Amino acid sequence: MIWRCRDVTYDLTERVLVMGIVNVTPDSFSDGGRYLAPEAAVARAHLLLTEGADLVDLGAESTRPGSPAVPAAEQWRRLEPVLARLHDERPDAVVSVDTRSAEVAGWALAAGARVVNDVSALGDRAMAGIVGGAGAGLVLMHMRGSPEIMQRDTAYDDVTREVARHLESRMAAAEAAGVARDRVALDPGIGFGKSAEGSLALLARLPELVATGRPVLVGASRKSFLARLTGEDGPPESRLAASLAAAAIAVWQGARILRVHDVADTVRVVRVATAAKRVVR
Ligand code: HH2
Repeated sequence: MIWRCRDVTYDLTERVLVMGIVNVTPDSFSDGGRYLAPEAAVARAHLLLTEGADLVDLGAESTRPGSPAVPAAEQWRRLEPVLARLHDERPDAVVSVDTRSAEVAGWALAAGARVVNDVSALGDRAMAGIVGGAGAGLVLMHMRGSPEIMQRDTAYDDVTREVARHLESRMAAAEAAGVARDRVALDPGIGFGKSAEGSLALLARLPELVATGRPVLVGASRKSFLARLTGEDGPPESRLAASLAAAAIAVWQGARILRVHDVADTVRVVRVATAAKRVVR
């Protein structure tokens, strides 16, 4: 299973990538406001790389339930100094940009990003052309509607089947618009327009998405469905143990990319879970 992201090619047949999160936002659900200053965001990215992150995912727009869209110019104002410094200091580091805006994606790719993480799965019609033209990696995530309205309706007949169908059709749209299939990774969108039961079902039935043949990315880190399961009501940072359990399950079920806040601990989980998987290969 190959994932191509511009000049970087990952063989994910037996390997799982850890994508470390840096939110350059004032309002993200877990780390909002902490890394809004460019120096703080760059320092965070360096730390996550040192801890073993394979990629760093930079986002300038919170997508927590109810959050409004952030204009492209404002996203870029936040991202540009961070990307520029990272590219200068660590040109080898693989940077992903978490944006729904084709304009922002284009600017980020010109500044050295290698992956576009699009939680709207090509909601912006210009996105596929820009990503395809750069030969960049593309993460297509499932979400119903937009973050502003996605939690209004979280009922599905069969959440896993609906998510798999949606992602297959978005992947076909990406291919038709010029993104080669080997650039695409798929993400069920844990917590995006899903109930806690829906998010859990997606994790438990991940092999149905893995069967698409594309690398599956799971973003369960610190999400609220974990607190519903443990019965804890602390801040998102207190969900570490639950997040690591979700990471282990995701790897065992065939996920190839984990998007996480806590990189060092997740790297340990990935080592154990991938070693166990090799035994039953
Ligand atoms: N989750 C969040 C943001 N981006 N991208 C992908 N591909 N998958 C996810 O599950 C995902 C994502 C939400 O988490 P976070 O970035 O920590 O918060 P916020 O959106 O509030 O910035």
